[in-house]
Amino acid sequence: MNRNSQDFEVSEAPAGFDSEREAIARGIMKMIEYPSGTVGRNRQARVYTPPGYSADQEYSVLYLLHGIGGDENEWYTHGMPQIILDNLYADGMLRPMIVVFPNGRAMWDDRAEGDIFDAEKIRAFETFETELFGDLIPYIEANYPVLTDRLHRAIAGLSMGGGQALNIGLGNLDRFAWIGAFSPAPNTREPEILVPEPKRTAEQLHLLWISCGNLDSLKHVSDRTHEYLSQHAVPHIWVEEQGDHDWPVWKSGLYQLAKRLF
Ligand code: FER
Repeated sequence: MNRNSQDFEVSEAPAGFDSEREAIARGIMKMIEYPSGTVGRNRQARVYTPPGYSADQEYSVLYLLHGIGGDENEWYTHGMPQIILDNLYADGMLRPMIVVFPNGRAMWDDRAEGDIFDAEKIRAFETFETELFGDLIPYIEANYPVLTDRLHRAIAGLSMGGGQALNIGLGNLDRFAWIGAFSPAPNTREPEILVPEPKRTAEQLHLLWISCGNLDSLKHVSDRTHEYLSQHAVPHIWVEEQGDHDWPVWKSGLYQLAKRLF
């Protein structure tokens, strides 16, 4: 990667980027069920296949993660990802990709109910790493026509899922060349642990995106990560958005990240 946050500007998502348009080709959002050996039961994920999807083509994959109060439905219910992506396709601004929306709380009862900050539930967001590599990625790769090398696999997420994307992505650069975090939460590892070998990380990354609202009470997590990356010359895009810990920032993040992927 040859960009960093100092040498270019990220323009704002254009008006209507998240509004449904008439008469454009649409992707399809499905619910899938996959066997989780890690958890010991079937679990659900949503999968978006792009307009014109065909088993004769080969697709990149973005794994897009939710926040602490969400599940596999959160992006779909609040973020209109299929509309944002369909619009980008219609404008010729997106490479062909499948987007997987997992449930990042890898435990038997994976609903966002009761005390969502319960220690067992927080741990399940860490267990998800084992499940992702052991169960979900193998399922996607066995059932969809996807490219399976690191250059065609991305991970991103919002808040708790942003922390997961940074921890899992930066911890497994042999599996992911593209990483995005929107308003990453305090589950994000300390920078020295997240990126212990900055030079190696810089060599392997194709894109590292971090964005956060200027009013977000968790912004210190993004700030400390961005500062460390800058000090250690790890190229990344850092965007301080106008906004809070909320959907306008995350939808804008998806728009900006998706069009830069692959
Ligand atoms: C915390 C504050 C917020 C935390 C997680 C969050 C694990 C997650 C917020 C979200 O996903 O919206 O202290 O610790």
